[in-house]
Amino acid sequence: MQGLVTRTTGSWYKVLSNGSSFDCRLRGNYRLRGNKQTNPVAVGDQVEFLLQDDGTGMINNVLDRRNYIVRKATKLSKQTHVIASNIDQLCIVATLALPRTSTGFIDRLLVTAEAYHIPACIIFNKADLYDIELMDMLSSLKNLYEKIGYPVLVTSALEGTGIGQLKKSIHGKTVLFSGHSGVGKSALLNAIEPSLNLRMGEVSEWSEKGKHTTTFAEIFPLPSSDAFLIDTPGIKEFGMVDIKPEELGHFFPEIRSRLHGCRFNTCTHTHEPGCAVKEAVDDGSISDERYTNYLGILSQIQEDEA
Ligand SMILES: Nc1nc2c(ncn2[C@@H]2O[C@H](COP(=O)(O)OP(=O)(O)OP(=O)(O)O)[C@@H](O)[C@H]2O)c(=O)[nH]1
Ligand SMILES: [Mg+2]
Ligand SMILES: [Zn+2]
Repeated sequence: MQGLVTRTTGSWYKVLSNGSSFDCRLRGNYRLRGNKQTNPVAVGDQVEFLLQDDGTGMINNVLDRRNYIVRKATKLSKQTHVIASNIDQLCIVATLALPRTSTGFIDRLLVTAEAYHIPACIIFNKADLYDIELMDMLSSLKNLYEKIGYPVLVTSALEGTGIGQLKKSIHGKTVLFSGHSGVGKSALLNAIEPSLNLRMGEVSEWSEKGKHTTTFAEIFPLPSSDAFLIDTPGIKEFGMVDIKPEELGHFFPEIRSRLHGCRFNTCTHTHEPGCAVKEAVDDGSISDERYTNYLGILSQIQEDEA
């Protein structure tokens, strides 16, 4: 039988096949190609399994992934944990209320999405809490990201604002919702489909850090939208694996479109003469904030390489 892994907990996997859900385990001697990943099976995987006499399944094959997103197992580790696979769209859930999302964080997630060829959009949630100052900040961020080509949605999961638009944007897709703990990922899924009834952090509990209410990734089929929604635990950061310093510019669309203008094809857009990217930063056509975030990620990659 073949099915979709919708949830993984310890050594058990929930697999959806022909409309039924099966509890499966992985064949004992199953080996992953390479050993850089801590989990051999992830949410979103298509697997083949044998049904056992007791009604559980034994997974004996994981089909090739179209794409996947990882986080680092630990900060320094070279090992990675696959968050989910076979994703059509990444929704980066952010907020300008608490816990405030930085553009540094958004840009890291965008780079990861670019590196894995996954279309991304940004959702600014908790809009009901924005005062005039935050509304100003919102409109400049919206302009910034839309100009680069990323769709931006503004939502309030609490009041239902923007949910209709969000529903349209997920239609027919497998969509991963990611972002810090406490920004309202589960709340947005509940707003899209109230019957999901996902656990959310208590209002009194969330503050600067979030409470990590969702503890494992899970896919929810949404037949009415012909979609699959993936709720994930809050993250601090995705794993930035296998990006070389001179490649990083390819994952910033506004840098990518200017690369042909740089004198050196290994230009890192930092100190090199004849750099079209630095020119664009100087004349304001590339935003200072994005360029600063580019430099931050670049130096992190360079440190990791050293
Ligand atoms: N005012 C307001 N509160 C919201 C909104 N969306 C979510 N919240 C609240 O924010 C808190 C966190 O929401 P969750 O949905 O649990 O956040 P999460 O991103 O799933 O967090 P983790 O599961 O920990 O990663 C809850 O108390 C929600 O009620 C919103 O649009 N407006
Ligand atoms: Mg959650
Ligand atoms: Zn350059």
